[in-house]
Amino acid sequence: MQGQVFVQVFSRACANTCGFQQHKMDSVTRPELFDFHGISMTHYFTDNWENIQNFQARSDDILIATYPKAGTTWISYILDLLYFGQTSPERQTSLPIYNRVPFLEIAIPGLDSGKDLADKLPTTPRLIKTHLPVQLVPKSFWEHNCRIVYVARNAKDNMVSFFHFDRMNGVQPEAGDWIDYFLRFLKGKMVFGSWYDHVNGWWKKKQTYSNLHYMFYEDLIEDTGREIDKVCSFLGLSPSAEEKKNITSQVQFDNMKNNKMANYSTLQVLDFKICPFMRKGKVGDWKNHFTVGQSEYFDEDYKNRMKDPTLQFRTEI
Ligand code: PPS
Repeated sequence: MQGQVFVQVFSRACANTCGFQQHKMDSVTRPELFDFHGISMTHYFTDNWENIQNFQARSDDILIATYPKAGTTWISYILDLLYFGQTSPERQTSLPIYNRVPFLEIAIPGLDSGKDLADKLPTTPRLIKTHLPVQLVPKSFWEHNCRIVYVARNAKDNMVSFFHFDRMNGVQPEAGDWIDYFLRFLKGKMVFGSWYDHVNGWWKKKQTYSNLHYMFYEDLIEDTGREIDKVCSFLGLSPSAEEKKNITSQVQFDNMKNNKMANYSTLQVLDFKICPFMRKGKVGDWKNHFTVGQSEYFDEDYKNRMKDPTLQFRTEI
């Protein structure tokens, strides 16, 4: 029954070891997309809207902003290790990344909302994740001039990653066939809207808001250490060479994939039998999905829509 797949969700996150509350969630269904302030959304991200918009940021909060599947978990883990890897080593074995870095706008029945988790974060700074397009970010972040780290990923790989995520995530709309998904992505009928609007909107914001560090997934793949240096410089952090080496190693794909606190295997809403969350972690996997015709069609459309020559993506490295 398309769109009506019932998923009994029990968050079983390491109940004995991690201090993460074990919740029995209500039955949740795959949601429908609807238009919300001009953006395609599902109710799991709009049900708590008033509270989200009234979220009280603090001036030392760090917002991690991304279009879904652009490398959010990767940069979240990097920042968590940079800030708390030394001082709170127990976090590494006890708290899943989605609890260390709450997802502000998520509201799934039976689980703490992202907003409540963010309010309750005991850390300084608080690391907070959002997929919101720039125009929907709660105003308090701007009022407090919070630092924001945005990660963008080339559209082709982003689309492929999102497709597999939607296949395995019981609280996302059905992915359907690849060809339909491909067309839907081009139309921007995705949760959190159009990739094109998202990456361009945040890029434009960077021109006027200096506390925004705009990164690329492909750069992180190419040279993780170099990108960690850049983000440290933006955040005013100076880890020792040894600390940096440790972090760079811990955040390599295979290490994160094997780390239960980073790989989302503790979240039962995701069906790892269909696909793991940490799937491939590569640049260029789109070539295994796009036909030649799809790639040509995509490239033509892309040229017409990505008019800003200062924003360039790499689809291979
Ligand atoms: S989400 O659901 O929006 O928070 O997903 P997000 O974390 O943004 O994106 C998931 C994709 O990022 C890949 N990933 C990594 N790639 C390389 N190295 C590391 N360490 C890493 N961590 C996460 C992850 O595998 C997903 O991409 P795909 O292409 O699907 O593998």
